[in-house]
Amino acid sequence: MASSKHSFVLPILVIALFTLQAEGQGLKVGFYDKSCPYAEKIVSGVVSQVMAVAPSLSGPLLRMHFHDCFIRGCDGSVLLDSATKQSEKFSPPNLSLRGFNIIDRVKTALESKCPGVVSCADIVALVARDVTFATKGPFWEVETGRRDGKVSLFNDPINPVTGLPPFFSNITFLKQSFALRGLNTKDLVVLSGGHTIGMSHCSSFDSRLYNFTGKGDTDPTMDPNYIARLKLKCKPKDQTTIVELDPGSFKTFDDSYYRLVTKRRGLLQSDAALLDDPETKAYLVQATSHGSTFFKDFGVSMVKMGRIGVLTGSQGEVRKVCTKIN
Ligand code: HEM
Ligand SMILES: *[C@@H]1O[C@H](CO)[C@@H](O)[C@H](O)[C@H]1NC(C)=O
Ligand SMILES: *[C@@H]1O[C@H](CO)[C@@H](O)[C@H](O)[C@H]1NC(C)=O
Ligand SMILES: CC(=O)N[C@H]1CO[C@H](CO)[C@@H](O)[C@@H]1O
Repeated sequence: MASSKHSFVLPILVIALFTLQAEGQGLKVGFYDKSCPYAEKIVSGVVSQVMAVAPSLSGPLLRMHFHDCFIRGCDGSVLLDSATKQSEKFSPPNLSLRGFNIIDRVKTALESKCPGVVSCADIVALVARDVTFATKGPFWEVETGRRDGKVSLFNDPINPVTGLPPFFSNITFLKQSFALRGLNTKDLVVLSGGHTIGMSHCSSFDSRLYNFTGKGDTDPTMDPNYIARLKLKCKPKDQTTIVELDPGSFKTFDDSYYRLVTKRRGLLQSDAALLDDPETKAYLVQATSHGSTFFKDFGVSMVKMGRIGVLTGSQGEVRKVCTKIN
């Protein structure tokens, strides 16, 4: 029964998602050059002020663009509030999404110079680039011209096929989740490099430490010394503690994430899964070599991710306030 239902639903999902793929017609670098010439300077100005006082927001602000783009395309849907907590941001995978007030602060600054011009979806994309650069990562030209969506649903991020890939995803599922959005295996391993900055809650990986298959066991693919160290920080069922995704350099965007994953010290199962595919595994080695192309690749894949399912032209709207539709 379940499988006949599945074979009916899947083709429809695939067709629906096809329109979400990374095409990005209507986006261009410098979209606001005439309509709001200082738009990008205003964004980077606010980001540098924030980074000076709250550098730990770099992780959540980079991650926000990923969560926005993977659900309903890069349309600012992740930002919408809901009095009844029925929008995306109230869905479990958002757990550590923070920094919404920074997006609001950027929006306020932009509205005072060019009201009604710069979309919230573009702000999220520009901020993601600026926090990467602020943590010593690469710089890339961000395509702009996205418009804001009017829909944000609690259930979208947790849909088992089209939702955000969960932290326990295996390599097959990760590749499929990216492919549904027009992103390939290289984009997967490159964008996972975003985990070179930021933090994770213990609850996103503690089954690897305490109860991997339900028998009180540990994940055999994880370095036992690393497991021992993590157990000191994360007690069983700890819902509040956060640890560094890339211990030692979690404030710096560098290649150390790939070094750690190669040494079986990827924190999340989805990080460790990159060892299970020949292409992603080869990239882990490449990214830490002398001729690493990681920085250049990251910008290329971020631009691709930024094209997923965008609204352009007269679609959607430009929100006046990022947390509310007009
Ligand atoms: C490949 C699939 C991915 C999975 C399964 C995944 C999963 C996760 C999880 C579980 C966390 C920790 C959340 C918590 O417990 O607080 C996290 C954090 C983070 N993710 Fe991912 N992620 C993925 C891809 C990405 C991508 C594509 C980016 C951006 C390019 C990204 C950027 C980040 C950042 C920067 C953090 C740290 C957030 C913070 O400091 O609060 N992730 N991710
Ligand atoms: C990978 O994960 C998917 C979705 O959870 C599951 O259906 C599949 O059996 C898993 N594949 C392997 C090889 O474990
Ligand atoms: C480990 O997982 C199993 C199956 O999910 C569960 O029955 C058991 O209570 C868990 N043990 C601990 C210590 O959490
Ligand atoms: C920032 C935010 O809205 N966080 C919510 C994420 O989801 C959890 C659980 O669904 C809510 O309790 C949080 O308020």
